[in-house]
Amino acid sequence: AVEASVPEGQRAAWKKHSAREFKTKEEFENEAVRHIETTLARSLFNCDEAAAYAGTALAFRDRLVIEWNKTQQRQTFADQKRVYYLSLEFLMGRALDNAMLNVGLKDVAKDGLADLGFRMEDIISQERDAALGNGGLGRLAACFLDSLASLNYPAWGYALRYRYGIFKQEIVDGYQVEVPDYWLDFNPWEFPRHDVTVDINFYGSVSQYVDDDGKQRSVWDNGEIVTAVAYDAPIPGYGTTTTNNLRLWSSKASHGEFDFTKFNSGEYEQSVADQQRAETISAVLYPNDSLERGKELRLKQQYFWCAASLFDIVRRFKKSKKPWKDFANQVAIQLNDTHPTLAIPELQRILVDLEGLGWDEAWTIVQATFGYTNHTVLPEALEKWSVPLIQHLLPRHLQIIYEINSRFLQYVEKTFPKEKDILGRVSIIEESQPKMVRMAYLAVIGSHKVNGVAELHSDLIKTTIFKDFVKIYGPDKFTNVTNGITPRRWLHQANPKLSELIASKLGGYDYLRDLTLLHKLEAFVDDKEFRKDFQAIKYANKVRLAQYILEHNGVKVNPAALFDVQVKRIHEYKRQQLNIFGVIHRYLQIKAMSAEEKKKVQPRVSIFGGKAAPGYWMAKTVIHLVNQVGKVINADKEVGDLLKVVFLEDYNVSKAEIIVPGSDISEHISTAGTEASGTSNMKFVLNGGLVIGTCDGANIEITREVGEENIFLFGNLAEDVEDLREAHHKQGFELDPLLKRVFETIRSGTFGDAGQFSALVDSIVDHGDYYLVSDDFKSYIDTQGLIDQSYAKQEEWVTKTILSVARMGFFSSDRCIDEYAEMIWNIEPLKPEANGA
Ligand code: F58
Repeated sequence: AVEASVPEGQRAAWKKHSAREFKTKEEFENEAVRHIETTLARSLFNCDEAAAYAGTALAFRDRLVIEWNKTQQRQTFADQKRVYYLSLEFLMGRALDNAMLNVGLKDVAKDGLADLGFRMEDIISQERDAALGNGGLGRLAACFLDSLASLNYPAWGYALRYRYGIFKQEIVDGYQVEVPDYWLDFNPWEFPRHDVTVDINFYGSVSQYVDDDGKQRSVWDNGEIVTAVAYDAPIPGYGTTTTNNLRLWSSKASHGEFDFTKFNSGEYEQSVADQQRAETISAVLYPNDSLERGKELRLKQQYFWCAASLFDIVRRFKKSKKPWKDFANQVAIQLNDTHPTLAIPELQRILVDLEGLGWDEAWTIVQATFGYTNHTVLPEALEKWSVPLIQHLLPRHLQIIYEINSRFLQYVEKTFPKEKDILGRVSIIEESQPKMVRMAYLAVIGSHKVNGVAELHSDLIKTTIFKDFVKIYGPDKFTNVTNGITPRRWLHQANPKLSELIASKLGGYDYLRDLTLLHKLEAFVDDKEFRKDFQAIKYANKVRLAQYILEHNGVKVNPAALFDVQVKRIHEYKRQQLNIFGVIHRYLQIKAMSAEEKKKVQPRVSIFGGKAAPGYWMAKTVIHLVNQVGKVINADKEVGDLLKVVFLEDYNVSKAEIIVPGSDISEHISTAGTEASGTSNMKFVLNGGLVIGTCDGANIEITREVGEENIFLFGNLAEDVEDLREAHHKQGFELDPLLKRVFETIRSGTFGDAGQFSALVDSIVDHGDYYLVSDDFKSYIDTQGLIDQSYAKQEEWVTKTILSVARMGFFSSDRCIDEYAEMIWNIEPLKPEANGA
């Protein structure tokens, strides 16, 4: 853009005609109608809600684009360090509401839409979620983009433009069925940049040559070439004009539509097949949320995205004409888990093979550039790629990985000459059959900082998976950045009434930019009026959720009941099975009660939601069990309103915005030591719900912030898990008697053919109960009992929830991003006023 700028003499004309920003209701209507009539070719005779959404979105998009252009220009001129967030997933959800909030004209648009005959809520819900992620990791990346822009950091996200996001979940006869999520029918938020392309090489071979300076050099060529095309999306900040960029790469055949040489010589099918092969790379998001399955296409996705992004970053750096030694002063790259680890050997390849730097000089730059965030200690989730596969797909990268490894191992050998086993333990190459490349080790070795996502997790990685590396590099390379969430989406957008109430007490919305200001709410904890309003808002949100449940599940639930929610990916370690077994236990108790006793029962609604990876049978069994249990209990007249159980289909970001504010208690009950952080726990508490949880992930820091008396903790501690598992194997174990009764009920066929659930029951009874469901069952049930008692004392409960909200300031993703900026990226914000561009 800098080279193509308009000469001074013509700029006055540009300025005169430069796009105007709408400000009033009239102007908004003018823009929306213009888009509906001219961009969409519709009229007042055929404008449905979808068209009204499109008109509104396009009107706001125009506003964003103006700021986006200015921001990019300003950042280029300022010439300061940028951060690039490489994440294979960005779980963005809907964009319109967020755009309206950040532009600041939602009320204007609401009135305008009413004039045109539409309701704002209906228009917002026309938008499809951008669901380019699996779960917490992807949503964290989305919250980070929001904070980076809101805090004015010069930052870009890089990912893939999947044609299909995470599958849509349908529940058919109680079973999960996956349906493709084609979300690009109409996406006003993306801008194709057909002029921004990168050719990416795969396969082929490596040859050596001697360059003009007599240096031995390697070239990689003769492979298959696929073209990456950039699609950009504006990321507006809140309370600032800063609008950052999210760049998504789409794959297409390098020779355009299809190969005409082949086409003309009669090979029609082959020419089209080649084209489809290329397009397949960015076609679909892998839906596994824990298992890494070693599929070639997944590795192709990773390299395609890393190589395109690095080419782009390097191209931008080279424009500045700065020397290479300045690279890491201009560029910070954060690796969101190990998925982008190939960026490490790729940058080394660019510097050594293409730019002619010496190995050591290049490697210093590489290490100074990258930071790596780890999101799991579960061994089955740690990425490994087979050496033969990498050899085949990326022959030069395999050489570079071996060279990195050999230099690293030499250093380790020199430093720890007496330790024989350490080399095998820390080698990037696992000596298995076939040999495997351990991506997490490569990421640690190629980065200057490694961070976990909550205190316990960051401690655990230092004593388990990266223990040897702490010894090698010292403890300072490893750090913690506790996760956070954006209060704009997760309070203001999801819960506008609560946001407004808080603003009325705090004297405005400043707290949305500095969430620690929430602490001032504590002063109102005894304010009768405030408490009443706070409670009324929770109730209204529960009414909204109850309506949603009625509409989608056909189950009528009482909004006065205690709403107990567990929504997240379905996984054995997250222990939805513990929850549903607890529900069955409750059911059995109610069934055994006299009419008198029943009067004392706290009515509950147990709400589940979440997707299972398509090949994860145990998780699918849990979904099936929840639905079967719901069917039986919801139809049982003896139980009535005392207990209802629902499974909400197709949990996603926009549904979370309805579910989270409507919860009284939410469940974060992973086996201690398995959930790296969790982030929905933060969302629920921020919206006036309490948590039942284990001492795991960020639950521990939430407890520290809100106070032990305001959270319901239970279960074994992380430090005891290993011993318990070992004891299970050596001595066997006594099944908890209450759980035993639950299993007997399942086996008796109460919830349908017991055979369908046997794998689930057997994993506990016969296969060692790896996730300690039985060990934690009693304490879980007892804690649920305490919750019932506490909820019955509504005044106490309201106090707990208000104090908790007031104490959640720490969990803003703004705090989190400031920590990354200071400890890992060494970048400064660029204030919008810095330049009048
Ligand atoms: C999640 N990881 C953690 N991975 O489980 C959660 O505790 C944490 O709060 C969150 O990251 C953010 O730090 C997660 O969501 C994935 O979905 C990967 C997708 C690709 C395959 C491997 C798992």
